[in-house]
Amino acid sequence: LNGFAIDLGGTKLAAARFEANKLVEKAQMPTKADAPFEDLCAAMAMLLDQLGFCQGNRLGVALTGRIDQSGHWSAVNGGTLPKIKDIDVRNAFTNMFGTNLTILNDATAAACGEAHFGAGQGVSAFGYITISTGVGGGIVLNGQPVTSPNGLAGHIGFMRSPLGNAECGCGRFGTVESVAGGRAMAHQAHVAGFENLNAKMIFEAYLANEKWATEIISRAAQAIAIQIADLTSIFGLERVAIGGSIGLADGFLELISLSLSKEPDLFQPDVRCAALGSNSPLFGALCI
Ligand code: ADP
Ligand code: BMX
Repeated sequence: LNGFAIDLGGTKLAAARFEANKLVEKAQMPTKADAPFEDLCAAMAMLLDQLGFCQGNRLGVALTGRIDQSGHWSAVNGGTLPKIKDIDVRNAFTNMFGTNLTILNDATAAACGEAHFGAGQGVSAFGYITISTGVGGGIVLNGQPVTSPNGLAGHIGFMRSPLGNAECGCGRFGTVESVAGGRAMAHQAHVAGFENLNAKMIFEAYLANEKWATEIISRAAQAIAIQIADLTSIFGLERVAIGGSIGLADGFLELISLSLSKEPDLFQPDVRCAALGSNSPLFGALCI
């Protein structure tokens, strides 16, 4: 890997410079989720500038949301990035940053990063799940990510969960994202009477043994475990890596593993933390 990478999630925007397969410098800021596309572009350009990017340098961009084959970008969960609908992102980024460019979904990127440089090495049926602002994923079979013309392939947060009981911003009812995504957890805390908490604060309350928080976090982990078993029935996954700030939080993987252990052996792949931590999407943005 050589060049620059961007990872735009619903909560944070990160950029990095790579030399000889190593991440040598990184810069980060909060995502202005309500901002128009132009503001997001300005923030990306600023971070790249800090890292010494020049037009024409190799650049990989990983974005939350769906990028179709014509290079148009849309949020699937409109609640996460309300202004991002059918934006000609390939054209816009080519004009801003040059043609030496790859654009892909953040979780697809993370799955590729882990498959080639992290927890997915050595297996041919690999899955990655991020539990972050939303719930996203990528499936990598024989080294290749599963993709589709409309860019929706791999959007596993929008599968339904048997634990689902709320509307999701994608328009479906009871999705995994509506149970386990960070924004959804904040909403559940609000319903339980706790205002203005984000998932990080809910996680801290869970670690402090607050009953309401334990219910939210355990239900999220259980939904992810069921989802892992479901995905394993479709793709025959050998291994799944868990990422995202919630997925990587202390104790979350253990909760997933505990729920998954109740499934039959055949539906229990090897589940571990993303080896590249929060950097998986940055690695993956450059390795395609
Ligand atoms: P993004 O969605 O932009 O990729 P993250 O992976 O950081 O960003 O996920 C953001 C979500 O993770 C937010 O809901 C935030 O509250 C939550 N979060 C951030 N840090 C932690 C933490 N240490 N423990 C649990 N949750 C966290
Ligand atoms: C959502 C969806 C996916 C994304 C996933 C994780 C939107 C805006 N995003 O399911 O495209 O991969 O979240 O993204 O519809 P993050 O923002 O939580 O990192």
